[in-house]
Amino acid sequence: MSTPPCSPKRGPIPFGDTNLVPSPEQRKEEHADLISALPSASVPEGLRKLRLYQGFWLPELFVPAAINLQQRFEPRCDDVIVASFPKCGTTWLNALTFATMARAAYPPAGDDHPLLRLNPHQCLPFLESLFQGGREAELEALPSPRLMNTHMPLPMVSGAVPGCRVVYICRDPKDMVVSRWHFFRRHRPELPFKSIFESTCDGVTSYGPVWDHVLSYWRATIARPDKVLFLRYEELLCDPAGHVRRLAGFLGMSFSAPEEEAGTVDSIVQLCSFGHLKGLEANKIGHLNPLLPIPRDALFRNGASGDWVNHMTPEMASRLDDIVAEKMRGTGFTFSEL
Ligand code: PAP
Repeated sequence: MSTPPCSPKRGPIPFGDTNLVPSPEQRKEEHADLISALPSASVPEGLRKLRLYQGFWLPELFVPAAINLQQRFEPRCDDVIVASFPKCGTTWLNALTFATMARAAYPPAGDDHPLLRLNPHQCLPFLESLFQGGREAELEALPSPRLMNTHMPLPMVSGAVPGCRVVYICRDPKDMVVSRWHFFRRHRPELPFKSIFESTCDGVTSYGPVWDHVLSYWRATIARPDKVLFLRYEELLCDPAGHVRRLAGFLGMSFSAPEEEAGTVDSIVQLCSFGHLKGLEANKIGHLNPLLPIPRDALFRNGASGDWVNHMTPEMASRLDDIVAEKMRGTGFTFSEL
């Protein structure tokens, strides 16, 4: 597979503005035999059946996407992929990366910035959706540099590294569980917290086990720190401006002295801040997508760390911490680098 030469950086265009008509879902039946032979599990939130593919519990409808991504994704050298386990800061990192990369075309303090009218998820194509339904041509049609989003673990996008850059965000799994529970309660109000907690401890959650997901990107950042930037939600909360600078440096787009003087970093932080995004009409109305009948405002609940203390007993917290510590043993990774 040949990689096209790098183009001059202009910044990504908001995917939601591309107005591409989705092509028919030509490949719906793709890989059906392979998929039906995979182990399956149901999840407490009840929305999606999972299939165990190469060690990860993927939503069944995204297994074809995983296979197609592995076989057909053609990285460009200036591609950037935002990757995360669900509920670990995806929306925020999507917004920060988009605002940073697109700042020449869309100054972050401008009153026509795309993030003022589009949900952050609408600014980036979601790789699973495109590779699931024969919509890869939409990705091909995007001008460089492309900025994309995925929840897939690294093995499903390994063809992208080292071809392009990946920015990954992780979060304390205890807060991830709490966030996940609140999110799916918007669809099933009676959903017991304990069932979400237990499925996380068992490793049987969408895209899980969470520890293997995190480790897949952790190992990649150790091997290629120039290609995989590994961030923690909690660190971002402590020093958003410092991490926006770090992000820009990693992307080869460090802020110039005039940009620093003009307060561009602070403008990006402010534009993408929880309080600001939560208050925007684009993030208050509508639903996430037809496959996920959950209101968009569910993406902006609390925006803090440590909420697990309000939901877990100390015993539950220690149990999950111990499971994760055991899985991470010998890897050099801990969730609390702060
Ligand atoms: P996703 O996987 O469905 O895209 P994701 O964005 O990863 O969700 O996670 C949502 C969490 O990020 C929510 O956490 P909470 O439930 O603990 O509150 C949400 O509040 C938080 N979040 C969203 N946007 C921001 C932001 N701009 N700053 C900080 N946290 C944010």
